[in-house]
Order: sequence, then structure tokens, then C-alpha cells
Amino acid sequence: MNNLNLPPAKHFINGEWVDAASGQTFLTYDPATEQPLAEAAHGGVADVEQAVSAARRALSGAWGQMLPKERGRFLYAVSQEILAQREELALLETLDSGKPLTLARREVEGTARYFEYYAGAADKIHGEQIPLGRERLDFTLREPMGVTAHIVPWNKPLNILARSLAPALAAGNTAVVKPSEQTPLTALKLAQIFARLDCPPGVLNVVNGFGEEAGAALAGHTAIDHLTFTGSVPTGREVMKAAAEHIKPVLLELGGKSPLIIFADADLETAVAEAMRGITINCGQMCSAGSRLLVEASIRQPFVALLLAQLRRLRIGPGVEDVEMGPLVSELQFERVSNHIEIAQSEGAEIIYGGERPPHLPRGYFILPTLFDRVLPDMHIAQQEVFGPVLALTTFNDEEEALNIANNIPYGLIAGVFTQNISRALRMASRLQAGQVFINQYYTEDEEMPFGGYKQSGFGRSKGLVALHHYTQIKNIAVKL
Ligand code: TXE
Repeated sequence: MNNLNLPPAKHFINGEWVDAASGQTFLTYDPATEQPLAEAAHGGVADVEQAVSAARRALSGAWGQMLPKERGRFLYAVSQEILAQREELALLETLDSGKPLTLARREVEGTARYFEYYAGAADKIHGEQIPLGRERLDFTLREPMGVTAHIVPWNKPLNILARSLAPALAAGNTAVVKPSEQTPLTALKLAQIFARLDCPPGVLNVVNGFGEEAGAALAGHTAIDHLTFTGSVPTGREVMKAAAEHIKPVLLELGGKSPLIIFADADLETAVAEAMRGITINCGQMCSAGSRLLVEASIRQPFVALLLAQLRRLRIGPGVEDVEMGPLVSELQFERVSNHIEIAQSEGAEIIYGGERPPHLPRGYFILPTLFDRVLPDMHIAQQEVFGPVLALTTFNDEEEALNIANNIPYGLIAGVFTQNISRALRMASRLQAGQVFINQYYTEDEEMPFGGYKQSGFGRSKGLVALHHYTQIKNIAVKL
């Protein structure tokens, strides 16, 4: 890996590369080989303090004075530079997180697309005039929030960062980013791109480090104005509590346990292909993973037969070999997923495929895609997010039963409905408790679609124009004429 163009093991603060205040670094590992990949700066309270101060100063500097259309042009330039560096970024993401190269490339393209999409919106964020009669003029301004904080997970490190960073910057905010300690590298590459494009100092700051240190310091900082967090429910709860201390608004995206509901009249091949994609993409480490299969009882047998054939054919291996499924991100995640599988078995759910490491891959955090059959709706494996390639199959007999099973869960991020009956599809869509419902397909990445959860999947919506609302605040101005 000597020819890898690694970013420096430093933070990016106020436009400069700086060592951690403690002088310490930590290692990040390649999950396909279990070998160290690179060093990253080990940040804490003092580093976060520097970054937040720099972001605050930047609000009143050149960035604050830039015209919205100039901000848009800058963000568009970022998108083009990301595309120009697509291969390098994708390789780094693959090595750091384990995902197959083709998927990493798609995520980098999606990252560029976020910057492109919100570049186009930067000069179209405006208030409105409110009619109060001839004697009064009333109008609103949409102002930036100020310093935005972004705490990012490891499953799609660069892409999820761009999902909140691009709209925040388009709206005129500045940002402090804390990448996951599992995948610290590509956010620094993005910082290099910002530096190369002469971004004013302090607009983007990246502080690496662990959640309980750098993450907690950022979430509880009194001088941030908005916090975007993507990660687990327990950490989301902690982050929300920390932000509540200073009454800071939060946008939380906390994962899911999303159902694919397959009726007997569905196109079976499409449903099976989407079920495969929904659980094997990124080794199931997706908040949007389709981890529950609700299948109408009369088609269980042909559905399972087709699915098993596909599961057996799946190519698994290191992401750099551009397989169909890479390893889990870390030893810890491997243990977590294995633990979920054990609990499911102890509750009587029946494994009909997988449940263990692929025999041809003795090293690395690889696991076979796993299919549990005859799962009851209240079992652990039907209720808890696994964040690995583990499917729980439950059968149903009618629409009402399918709906009850689908909704009887603490999460509500995505749902897929497969049927040729459009009335039934739309009835289901309107009654499913999920932020996105897909009909005759499963989750797609389109950056234009509002995305976010019901219930414990979080609140607030990212993607689409609606995301911009989180990063602006409205001021009403009333004039007596
Ligand atoms: O997440 P954490 P982990 C789910 C998934 C997975 C589980 C655990 O089920 O198995 O979470 O993953 C930072 N204050 N998702 O442990 O802890 C941390 O450094 C502030 C769902 O990695 O939520 C990282 O940057 N920040 C998911 C980020 O939070 C803290 C994506 C996420 O870490 C912190 C990832 C603290 N006290 C995991 N503690 C999704 N919704 O897509 C940690 N962090």
C-alpha cells in the first residue's frame, strides 16, 4: 500500500494541518486484512475548542461576505474536484471500511452529487413576504444557523458527511466535522480539496478522534448552533442530551429495521433481487438495510428457493477485488453481528443459510449473508437492528397482518412494498410508519428525495431541498409604513 496517497495524521483546523493538542495519534485498520492502514490525529476537548472558534470566526470573514451565487460556484467546484479524484477516494474508502470498489465509487459519485445539488440551491434560499394590509410590510429572512457540527458514522463515511455538509455550507454556515474513529481518512481528503480550492479558513474543520472524547466535546459545545448526528440510538440519545444542555437543535438519523413486504401477486424475481441488494449492499451496514422480509405465506416456498440460489452465488471477499460483498467494518462489528445471530438462534429462529464466516476467508471480518426463517414478529432478530447481512423472514396471510407486523417496531426509516395491485400498494404506503416507502423496488440513493425516520429512527429530514430548512433559521421583519 506504499503508493497510497494518504492524508496527513492531523486535524484540519482554520485552513491548516495541525497535530492533536495531545500530540497523540491512533491507528485505523483495513477490515479485509486486519492490518493497520494509517494513523489519524487523536482529538479531544482542546482540538474541538480550536475548531469551533475557527468556524465561528469564519462566519464573519470572507465566507460570510461571499454572495450566495459565489458560494454555489465554490460548492460546484468541490463536486467537480471530487469526481476528478474519484478513484483515489474510492480506494481509500474501500481500504478503510471494507466496501467493494464499485460501491465505493458510487458513494464518491453520490458525494459529488450532494455538492452539485446544493450548489444549485445556494442562491435560491430566500424568505417570503406576508400580506398584512397596505399599512404594513412583513417579510422573512432565512439566515444561516452559524456553526454547524457534523458527527459522522463509518458505514458511508464520505457520502454521509456530504449529505449534511453540502446543504449546511450552501446555506452559508460553517462546519466542524468529527468523522468516525473507524474511518477517519476520506473526510481529510475532502479537507484537502477545500484547501486546494482556496476555501476561506475555518469554513470546514475536521477533528478526528473517538466518540466519547472528540464527539462528546463537540455535541456538548456551547458555541455550536446546530448538530447533525448519524449513528446508533443509544449514542443519538447521549448526543441529544448533550445538545439539550445548551438548547441546540439536532438532526438525528439513527438507523432502522426496515421491511420488504412481498405479496403473492408480486414479480418474484424483482422482489428477490431487491431483497438481496437490500441486505448485502455494504455488508448490511446500512441504516436503510432491508433486514425484515415479510412474505405472503402462499409464496414462501418459491421465494425462499430463489433467494437461497442467489445467496449461494454471492461473491464475498476483500473490497479491492471488487466482489459483491466485503467484510464488516471492524472486529467489534463482527462480534456484534455474531452476537445477534446467537441470540436469534437461542430464541428458536431457524438459520437456513449462513450464520458464520465464509470458509475460504479465514482472516478479515467476513461473514456469510444469513437468512433466518420462521421468525416471529416479536423475536429479537425481528426487532433489533443488526447492521450486518442478516435477514429475518416472517410470513403473513393478509394486508392487515402485514401492516401490523411492519409497523410494530421501534424504528421507521424505510419500507418496500411488492405487489401488482396499485390500490393495495398505495393503501400500504399511506399506512406504513416510515420516512420513505418504495413500491416494486427497494431503497434508492437519489439525493433529491427527503430522507429520515419515524419513531426511533430519528427526526428531521436530510436530502432534497427540505434539508436546507435545518440549516437556516427564519427571521420575521415587520415594518409599519
Ligand atoms: O455507532 P455510534 P457505532 C448503528 C448500528 C451499529 C451501531 C453501533 O446498529 O451496529 O450503531 O455503531 C460518535 N458523543 N449505526 O458504535 O456510537 C462516533 O465517534 C458524540 C447506525 O459506530 O453511534 C461516530 O463518529 N459522538 C448508523 C458516531 O458517533 C459520539 C451508522 C457514530 O457512532 C459519542 C452507524 C458520544 N458520546 C451505526 N459516542 C446509521 N444510522 O446509519 C460515539 N460518537
